[in-house]
Formats: sequence, structure tokens, C-alpha cells
Amino acid sequence: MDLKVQMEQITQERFGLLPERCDDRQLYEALLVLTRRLAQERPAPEGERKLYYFSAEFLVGKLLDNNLLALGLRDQVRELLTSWGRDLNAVEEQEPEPSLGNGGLGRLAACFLDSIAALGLRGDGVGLNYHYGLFHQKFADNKQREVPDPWMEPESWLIPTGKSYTVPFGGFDLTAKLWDAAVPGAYNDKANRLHLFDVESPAQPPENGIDFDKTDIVHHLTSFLYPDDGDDAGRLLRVYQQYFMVSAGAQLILEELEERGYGPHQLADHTVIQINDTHPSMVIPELIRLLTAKGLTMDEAIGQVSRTCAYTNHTILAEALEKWPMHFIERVAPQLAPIIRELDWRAREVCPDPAAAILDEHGLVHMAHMDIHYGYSVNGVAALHTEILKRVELKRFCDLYPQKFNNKTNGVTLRRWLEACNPDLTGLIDRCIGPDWRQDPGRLVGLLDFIDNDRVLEHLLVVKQSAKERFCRQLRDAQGIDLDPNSIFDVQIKRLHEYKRQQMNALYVIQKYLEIKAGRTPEHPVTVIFGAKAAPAYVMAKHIIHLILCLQKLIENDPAVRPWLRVAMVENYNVTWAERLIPAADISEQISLASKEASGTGNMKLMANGAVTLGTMDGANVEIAELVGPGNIYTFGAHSDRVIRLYNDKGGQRYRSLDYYHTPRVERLVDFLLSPELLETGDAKALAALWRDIKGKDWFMALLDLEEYISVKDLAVRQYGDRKAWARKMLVNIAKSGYFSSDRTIKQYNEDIWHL
Ligand code: 26Q
Repeated sequence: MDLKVQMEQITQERFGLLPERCDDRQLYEALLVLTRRLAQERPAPEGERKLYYFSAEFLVGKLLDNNLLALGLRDQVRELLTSWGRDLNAVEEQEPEPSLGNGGLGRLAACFLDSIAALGLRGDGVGLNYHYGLFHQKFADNKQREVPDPWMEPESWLIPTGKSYTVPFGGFDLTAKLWDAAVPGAYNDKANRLHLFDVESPAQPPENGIDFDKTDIVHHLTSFLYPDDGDDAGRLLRVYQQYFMVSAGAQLILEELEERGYGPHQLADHTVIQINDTHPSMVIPELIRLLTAKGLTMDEAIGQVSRTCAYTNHTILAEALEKWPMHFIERVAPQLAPIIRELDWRAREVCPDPAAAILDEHGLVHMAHMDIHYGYSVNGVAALHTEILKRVELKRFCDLYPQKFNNKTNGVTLRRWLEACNPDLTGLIDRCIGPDWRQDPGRLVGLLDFIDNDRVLEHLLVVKQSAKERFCRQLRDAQGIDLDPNSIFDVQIKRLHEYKRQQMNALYVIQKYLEIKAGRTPEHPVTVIFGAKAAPAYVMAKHIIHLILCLQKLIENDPAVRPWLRVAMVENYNVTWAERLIPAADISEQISLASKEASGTGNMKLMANGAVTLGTMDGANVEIAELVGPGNIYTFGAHSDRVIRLYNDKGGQRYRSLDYYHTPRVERLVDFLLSPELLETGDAKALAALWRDIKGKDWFMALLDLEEYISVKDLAVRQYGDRKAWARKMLVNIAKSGYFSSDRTIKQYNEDIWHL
């Protein structure tokens, strides 16, 4: 049936109105209903093997635009709305963003689902339906405040399936209800599913703040997504969440296996489970439990599961590797405890090294070790990251199982992160090289043919300028900040973490501020833009946000500095803000301490939108640098091997922040945290705590790289002035970004690991 007629039917039925008379909210709902139905009707891709992508987070972002694009209806719908005198963008504003993830790992899972569907592969996501996603960030008194984010509405992408599973917790059972969202594939007529489990009777919204009764598992299990530093009280609930997800998911898998006509002995032939970091790792003992209940011997059950599960590691920060006390597991899922002990015992037979054990002498269960022993693939998420896993962090495991280790460099879906968020740039690309790069992103290199084409280069600058102007309007409307679109937009957007070193960027701002105050103005005005949430219990991260907001205020109130240097921190940075900001960025800040950022994916999105990277040789930056070449990226800082040496005490080489603090330039910048100017707006205690930490500890070595960072950034600012040369850098970055399409990543997962 014709789209127009369908829309008219829906709006008549729901609101008794023709679409022309509906408000944006009603039009959004009608489009949601229509799109959801069309996606839902699509059949699953065919295949003898099926993938289940298990993840505690799916940071999908708004879906209307994405799904219209995948269904091939975006242009048609836009025209239809225009014929009614309406604007699709305004309608899309009505959609709430489901923030079911913290950051990189959750957003990667969403990009992967998009690519799996686009490639026509048979693969579903399995996760949890959190009622409150990541908290909503508000700024008050130059500090972050967290408020609940109730993203759910009566009409959403999720539909009840009527399926439910009983999850046996210690002492009680809980019903897991299954909700599904269709994931339509671009370029085909198939759709996969995102399966999200929920409790049967979720709690009512909390009265105040983001706190709730963490002991009321029955009602609160799916209430909140854990920020990545879950406090002690929440850790037990986190284990309840994980077991709930994997037990229901494992039951779903076995049920579907049977529906597809196979028995439990054939699990590994027809199923693959990708474990997204260790949050879903309990799926291993749970599947073993379920298979033995179906009559398999322990040996066979372990064999089947070990040929079914594959594990992706996303971090080398020791504190982020999950280790759960066995007594937690005894309490949450006592039936898993003997299985985990058995797995530990068998692993010790293979490898007597206690450091490779699953259960350590403190009674902690090392989730990653279980994945490595009982999975058939272990992958890192960028070349450098995988090398560090193999050579350092997981060396003993790599010696044991060299064939299991492989690299899968991350990617992002260019459908969302280029086509949807940057239509002007997409149009320019299409005019240069035609539309085929969509299905074969490697073809973006065809843009290099235009490296000497002045009209294309000029056009590229015009596209960037208008994206900056658009972003300025959006930020003004949201936050009342009026930025200068003619300044350089220097953008650092990512979770706030000391290893990502937003504090180093803040020290750069202080350096520029002091220079301008001393009468030395930069060659070009610079706007340093931040977007970042800090985990609620991460004190130092919150101090860094405070510093940035104080600098923002200080400069906003200083008419001598404002024309040359601005700081803007976007409130409640999320996927939607990323989509507005990324097209507008000139410089992409990727300045983590080398060896600490597993990959990064914002770096890829920014590159694809013509931002030039200013970064350390960390994560996927290394691969970006190789691809674009030295003239099209600004790199600096200590390399990972040196950083790793500085952490080890060998030969008294250990990093000492004081050695770097006591240099004339650095000391002045760090001490500015205690200056009267800052204290006028700042919280003396917070700033002093941050000052003390940077000066005396600086665990992530911001002072080590600071001087080089400042001079390389100054170089970028100077070179920005040669507009034509800069446009060439932009073009090279866009041209080389095809490698970072998640379609490429998923093809590699399929070829090397999944074999769908
Ligand atoms: C752990 C225990 C308890 C509660 C929460 C967590 C938790 C939650 C989220 C631990 C880690 C995360 C998220 C990690 C993450 O986002 N890692 C990022 O993954 C990206 C995709 O691979 C990489 O690009 C980033 O480099 C990496 O930091």
C-alpha cells in the first residue's frame, strides 16, 4: 500500500486527524508505528548457523531516521512530509534517545547490529531492557548533577513477544519477559532482532535522584544501566542483571535451536555466541548447566559450549576486568558454582599457572579467564590493543592458546555516522564518486582523485562551515551559549576518564588563556568543545568536569580572551549530540595515554566527517595514522612500549609526576588550578584535590606528554590557516575512513570467527 495512504490510516485511527493536521509529536508516533510494522514484517536472513551477540549494553540512539534509511524510505517520507508542509527533522526531534549504554562498547554493539543486518547475516542481539538508561547530565554550580533518564514511552520500537523464561536465582525464580526490536538491513529485505529481557513487574519511577532500593531485585533488576564504576552496593545487583540476561538468553538459544530442527548435540554447528566483554560471561556455565539438564555429559556440554562461544576484550585497564566473588555467585546463581569450580579444575589441569586460574586464592572468579579457556576465539578491538593483549596482559593465555587470539579492528556504521548525520557531505561525496561507496566503503578512496580539484576542496570547506553554523544554533537553543563558527572547533567527546586525559586538554586551555592575557594571541581563534559524562562515583572525573566548567565560565566573562579562545562543554552529551557535533568538528582530540585506549570509535566517526586527528599512538589512532600518512594527522606523545616501561619499576624508570611538574611551563599551568581567578567560580576543595592529584600522582601521565601536546596543537592551529592545505587533509581523512566501516569489521568477524 502507498505510504501516504498508510500514514493517513494510522493518524485517522489514532488521533482522528489527517496527517496535515497532526502536530510533530503525532506525526512521530505515526511514523514510528508505520516503520516498526514494515521492519517487523521482514523475514530473518537465511542460514544454517545463527549468531547471538550478547551484550549488557546496546547504545542504539534514536532509530526513526536509521530505520527509514535501512527500509529505503527516508527520501520518500521526507518528500511526503514536505508535501504536508512539514519537516522530517522536526518530527525526529520528538523521539527520545534510548541510552542503554555507557559509551564505546555499547555504541559498538549497536553499529554491529546495523552492519550484521546490512550484510544480510543471520544474527540477533541479546541484552537487557533498562528502564532508565545512562543518567541525564545537568550542570549546576559548574558541576555535574545526575538525574534519571526515563526514556520509555507507551509507543516504542520494542514490541512484546509474549515469550518468557524462568530464571532460577538462589531462593527465588524470576520471569524474564522478552521484548524485541526489529533491526532492518539496509540494501536487503531482511531483518534481525534485538532481544531485550525485562522483569515481569518493573518498579515505578524513583521519587528523587537516581538512587533506588538495590536489594529489591524482583522489581528493580532492569531499572538502571550501571555506570562503569558501579558502587559496592550495586555490584551484587549487577551480577543479578548479568545472570538474568544470560540465563534467559541461553534458554532462548536452545529453544530456537530446537525450532530450527536441531538437537542440543548440534549446538556448536548451528550457533555462535559473541560475548561482548565479560559482562555476559556467565552464559558459559549457564549453557553447560542447561545442556547437561538435557542429557549431555559434562564433557560433551563443555565441548559444545567451547565451540560456540567467542570473546571480545575491550579493555586493558586492570581495574575494569571483572572479577566476582564466588560468594556473590553462590547467592545469585548457586547452581553455577559447582560448574565454575569444575571449569576451574579442568583449566588447572591444562595450565597449572595460578595466574591463569578461573577461581583465585581470594575466592574471586576471573570472568575473562573463563572466556579464554572455554571460548574458541579471543579478540582485541584494534591492532595495537590485540598486540598488547598477546604480548603483555594475556601473554600466558596466548602462549597456551595461540590459535584463539585474533584482532578485529573496530568500525562504525557510516549509515548513521556519515549518511544520516551529514547529508551535505554525503551529497558532495556522491557527486564526486557516485553512490557505490555505501555498499563498498573502500571506494571512498576514489575521493583522492579530487585532491587537486579546487572546487571540491572549496565545497568541502563550505560543507564544514555550514555544519559548524548548524551546531552553533543547536547549542544556542539548548544551552544559551553563542559560539563563533569561524573559530577552529577543537572537539573532545567521550566518557570522562583520567586515561582519556581531558585534564591535559584543560591544561592546554590554561596555557592559551595565560598567553592571551599576556598579549600573545593565537594565529586563529579556537573553541575547545567537550562532551563527557563522568560516572557518578568517579570523584576525580567529576573534578575534571568542574575544572572545565570553571574555565568555560572564566573565559566567557573575559572580553579580552573570548574573541580568541572559548570553552564549551555540551550538557548531557549522548548519541544525539554526537550526531550534531561530529559533522562540525575541525580537530578530533584522541589524546589517551598510549596503551590505555583499546580502540576508540569516535576517532573513526570524526575522521569520516573530515576532522583531522590530534592524537597519541594509541588504539585505532595507530591505524588511522598509517592510513592517512603523517601529513594528515597530528601525532605526539610517548609510545605504548615506553609507557608500559614507565609503569614497571625496572631500573628505577617508574614515572614520577613531580619530575615533570617541576619545569617552568608545566608548574605554572598546574598551579593555575589554585589561582584566584579560578577560585572565584570554583570549588576550592575540588580544585585542590585535582591539583594535588595531577602534581603528586598523575597516574595517566598527562604531564609526561603535555609540552609536546601543546606544541603540536599549536602547529595544527597555525596550519589550519592554510585553508586549501587543510581541506586536502580533510579529504584524505574522509577518503581513508572506509576502512573503519563496521561492515568491514563484521565481514572479518564472519570470515574468521562466526562462519555464518
Ligand atoms: C563493569 C563492571 C560493573 C559495572 C560496569 C562495568 C563496565 C561497563 C561498561 C565496564 C566497562 C564498560 C565499557 C567499556 C567500554 O566502553 N570500552 C570501550 O570499548 C570501545 C569499543 O570497543 C573501545 O573503542 C574503547 O577504546 C573502550 O574503552
